[in-house]
Amino acid sequence: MDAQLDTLRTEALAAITAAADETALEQLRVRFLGQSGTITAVSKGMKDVSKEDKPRLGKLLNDVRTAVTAALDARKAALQGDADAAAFAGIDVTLPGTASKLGTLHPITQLLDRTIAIFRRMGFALADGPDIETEWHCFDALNTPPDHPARNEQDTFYFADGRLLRTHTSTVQIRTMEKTAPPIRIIAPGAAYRRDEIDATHLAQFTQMEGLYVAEGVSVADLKGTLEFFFRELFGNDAQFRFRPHFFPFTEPSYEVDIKAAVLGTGSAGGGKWLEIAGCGMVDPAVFEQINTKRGDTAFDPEKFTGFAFGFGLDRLAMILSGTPDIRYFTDNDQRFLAQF
Ligand code: 2NM
Repeated sequence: MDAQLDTLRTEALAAITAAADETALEQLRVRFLGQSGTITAVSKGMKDVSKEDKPRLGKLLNDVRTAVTAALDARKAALQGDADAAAFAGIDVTLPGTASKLGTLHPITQLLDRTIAIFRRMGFALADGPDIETEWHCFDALNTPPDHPARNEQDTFYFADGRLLRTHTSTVQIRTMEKTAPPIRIIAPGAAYRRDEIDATHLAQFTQMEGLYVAEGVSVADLKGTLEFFFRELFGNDAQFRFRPHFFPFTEPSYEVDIKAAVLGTGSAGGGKWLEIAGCGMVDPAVFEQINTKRGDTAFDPEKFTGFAFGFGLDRLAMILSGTPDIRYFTDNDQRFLAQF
């Protein structure tokens, strides 16, 4: 039995050294140490060995099992080392890595942040509301009658339950006035929606910035001063303004704001021309009455409070400021465009 064990050890160690891969190695482990393996078989035969031979043979068997186990472990480590070395062959780990480019905030987001910062300096707080709105918040509260073209199914996205995607963020001003008594000074930026043919100047979803200031004694002078300050921050101190009388259902008087500024160029190609950039006006007392009725009080007493409101499109403003000729560039997700901001 001594000789049998010696042969077994020699045979096993030779086979393990010769094992070409981990699969072969696993087969050898099963062959020698597995449940029906040769070493296991010898150890089962130990019960028939005579009493005086048992200690010596037992120790020898143990030595063989330990040696084979160690050889299996060593060979496995060597094979894994070879595999790692092969994987690294041809890779120079001292070469500099490939730098991944850092992204930037979307141009509309950058303008949004600037816009919020400017209005914050004038004491305007940020207000928010849902994109899916009731007809009341979007139209009725804003003195926009049922036969107004903005309420047409051709112009607005309606849901089956009568709700709709807001066509402006004035809904946020309405919701703020429902909850809060004057004085109110807020801006409401966010997505607005319309059923439009998409082209170079129209998207079905655009980004609006609206503002509202309600207090005692608020006048058209405050409105003009606020908007002129804001747009001078964006377009430069030389900017000239024109408040052109206009009509909105929710303000009276109402204006559209035109701007002319050196940054917009002086040449014949678009430069030196008046550009329309915003709409605004003094909140119509009819809006305050709607709010009072809804609140069930007279918090917005039109005899006591006046307010101004304004709105403009951030997409259009971003186009003017950056000279972007097509609004669709903002949603195309093209790196060649976005990397310029
Ligand atoms: C504009 C132009 C003029 C406006 C009015 C109101 C409210 F809720 F106070 F009546 N919110 N926003 C308004 C007024 C918006 O956007 C071109």
